[in-house]
Amino acid sequence: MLKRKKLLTGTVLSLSVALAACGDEQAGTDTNGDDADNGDGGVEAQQWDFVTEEYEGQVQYEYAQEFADIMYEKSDGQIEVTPREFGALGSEVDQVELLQQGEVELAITSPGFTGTTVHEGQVFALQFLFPDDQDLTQQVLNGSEALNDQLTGLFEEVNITPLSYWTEGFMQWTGSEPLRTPDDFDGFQMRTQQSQLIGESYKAYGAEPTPLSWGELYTALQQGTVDGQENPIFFIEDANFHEVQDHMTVSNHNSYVAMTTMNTEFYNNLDDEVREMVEETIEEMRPIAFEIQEEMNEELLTEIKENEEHPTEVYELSEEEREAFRELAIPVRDSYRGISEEAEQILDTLEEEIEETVENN
Ligand code: 6CS
Repeated sequence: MLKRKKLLTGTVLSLSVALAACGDEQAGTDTNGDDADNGDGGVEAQQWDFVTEEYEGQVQYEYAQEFADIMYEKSDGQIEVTPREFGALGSEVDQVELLQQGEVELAITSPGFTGTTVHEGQVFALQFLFPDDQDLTQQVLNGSEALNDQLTGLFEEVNITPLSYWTEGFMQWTGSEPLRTPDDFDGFQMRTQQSQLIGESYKAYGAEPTPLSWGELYTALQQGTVDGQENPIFFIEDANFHEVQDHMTVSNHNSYVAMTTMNTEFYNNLDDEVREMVEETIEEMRPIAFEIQEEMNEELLTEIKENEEHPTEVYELSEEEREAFRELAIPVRDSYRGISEEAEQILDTLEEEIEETVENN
């Protein structure tokens, strides 16, 4: 597992710890918020759970850890955010339910696991929609009205507040066989996340989608229950999928978009001062998250290429080869538009925003 260097400096952290100790002396360690004021009219002591879909050392968990460190610092040690690894609290879908019920305050959620709850969130399943460039994709995710206003509003109706949308990198395909043309997907058992539209995207190539939690994926690939899967490079390497797959196709067919989410009721009831800290932290996390994924995706591509014990044939699709997939992926947008009027508006606006971003850069 790749160990990242911490982005916050030791000085900042020691200062936070010292301040925290100081706060605890004044306020006690009450995490329910009762009589836990830090004594100078500041923020009440509280503990929040931040559930992720990944393990320590992987992008989502590292995001949650950096987020926790920043919140701790901003609140003078009064707000302790505890990152939770995948699996400790159930499957990815269970985690979404825990967030909705307020059992956890924060979660990193992949829209691929909320497709049956907020159908319009499946916009991220559409392949070849976002720019072929990670910087531009993140620019769209940061500024998009379609996502940050329209789609966010729909999530809020089910007690989930997306605070930011961010990329974990381009997704690539791995397979037991080479995947270079749509014909290679004919009858191919493709593992997908739960979203129906992800499945439809693969059916458009002739594949047979099999929704599965990633917790079961290594064994499924090893036993041949499924033939392949899609994920960013860092995840393919870190979850060891490359050990049980002979081929990886650099297809860049989509970006893996994660959402930082908070329970809506909890978020709306935050003190103004705390909400401001959360909003500032979300902003500060944007470049950090980008750097985390970029660094891990680059380093772990090299690891895959240089792994002699478990060799993987890495093949990069040409633009012409990508075009054959793009042509089959475009009509899936009509299925998304068919979900609801809101979906139609979201996609229309998003397409314009993407076009504008690409043209201006
Ligand atoms: O493939 C999956 O389901 C997992 N992939 C990533 C990059 N993060 C968590 C997710 O559950």
